[in-house]
Amino acid sequence: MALAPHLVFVPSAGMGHLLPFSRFITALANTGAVDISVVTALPTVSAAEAEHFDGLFAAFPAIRRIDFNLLPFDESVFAGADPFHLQWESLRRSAHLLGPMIASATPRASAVITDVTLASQVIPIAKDELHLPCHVLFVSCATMLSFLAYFPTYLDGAEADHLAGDVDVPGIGLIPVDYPPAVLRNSESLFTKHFIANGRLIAEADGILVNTFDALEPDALAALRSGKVVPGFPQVFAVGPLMSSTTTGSDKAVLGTSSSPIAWLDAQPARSVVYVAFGNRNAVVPDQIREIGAGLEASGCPFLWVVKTTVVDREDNAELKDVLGDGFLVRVQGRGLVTKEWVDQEAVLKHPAIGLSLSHCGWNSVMESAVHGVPLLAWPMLGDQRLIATVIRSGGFGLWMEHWSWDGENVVSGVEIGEKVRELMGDEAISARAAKVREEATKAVAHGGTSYRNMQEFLATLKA
Ligand code: BUP
Repeated sequence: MALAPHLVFVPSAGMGHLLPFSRFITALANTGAVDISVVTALPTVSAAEAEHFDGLFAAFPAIRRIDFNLLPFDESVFAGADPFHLQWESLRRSAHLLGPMIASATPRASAVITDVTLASQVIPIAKDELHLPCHVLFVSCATMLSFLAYFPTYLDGAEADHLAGDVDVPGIGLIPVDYPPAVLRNSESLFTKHFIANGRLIAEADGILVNTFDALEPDALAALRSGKVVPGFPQVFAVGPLMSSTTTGSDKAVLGTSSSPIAWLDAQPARSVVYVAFGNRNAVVPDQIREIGAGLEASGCPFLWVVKTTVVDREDNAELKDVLGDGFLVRVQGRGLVTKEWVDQEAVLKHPAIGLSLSHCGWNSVMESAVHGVPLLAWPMLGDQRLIATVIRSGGFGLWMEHWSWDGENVVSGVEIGEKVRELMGDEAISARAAKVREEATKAVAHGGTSYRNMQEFLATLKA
């Protein structure tokens, strides 16, 4: 019998990176066509990541775990940096250990698949040291991929070392200066240094897998594939939406989620509930939390709200009743479910009771809404989220409140939030568009669909 190719995955830190990796990994594992190893960087930043790794290896015993103990480094030189960006730095500083680890894998590794945050380190290791093909699994949208890939060309042309104005990405159009990650305006930030290094090296990869689908981002994908963004850019495989494995049923089985709001949703009328979440690593300031609460209360709609008050879940010790203010939980009892626990968000968005998602526009959350036809009230916070909001806007399956900020000073009022929620819950045009996007997403991953075919094409490139 022919040997199966052995893929070594190198995921990065943060659930927004880890979840699409394990969705891709488990989809491949279910084909039985490949052997898989996963580099597991330790210690993880968040408890959610640690639980996720444990659940993944327990649910898929055939997937090999390669423990990667990160070398300590003096983080104080980057005082105030985001803990996840610090972890990326730590991963990059320890990356030289990966070569020998991958070289000693049995059976012999056939290809490496890295997260983009580590691309500039892992691509040379895989290709020059190990002589293996190296692919990038890009966990944001194709629009963001275009921006990342073009950014070094922009910097060279502008003779700049940071984002200093609007960026005209060939084939994509003019991206206003305040759409890409704001931190790129600071040349000294860790994120900027990583972003530029990864943007320069990504074109050296053998292929780029993207968690999107052709019908959602046709222009960005066409621009990348035609070499307009970067001449000679590697082959781009749009293989999304990456959803949880059919074998495990949902991420819940992999994650060991501690509480489930599904029973509560079962008791709510169809399309009546607003789901509110701002990702797993985005802390919301207390004043804004109270206004969101006031808005949900005023909207009159049932709601399910995941509240995060810290960037790292392990540090979140606040009591909900203190965070939400006097009497809130009593006033909304029966109509609103508020939790600080990790929920199985994909299962939530799939539930027929959900009518709207008020979201920070993390790409995974957007894809999960798209695949289940849930309209979005887009309130992007940071990083790639404003560029992602442009995809929602052009796809027509949500409304981007572009003037709503998260700066902590210009708090968005509960009155405005409540009005917008009510308005969108009754917006039939956006609901119809969301239903159409769901149809397109479903078609893309079904047998013969674009993402299905792209995945087959990718698999065909692999050799044992
Ligand atoms: Br919170 C939360 N349950 O309770 P994004 C999140 N998730 O399943 P990120 C849960 O985490 P950025 C929870 O379904 C999504 O797959 C959610 O990824 C899941 O946002 C993932 O949406 C979060 O990409 O921000 O990572 O917070 O990626 O923009 O840095």
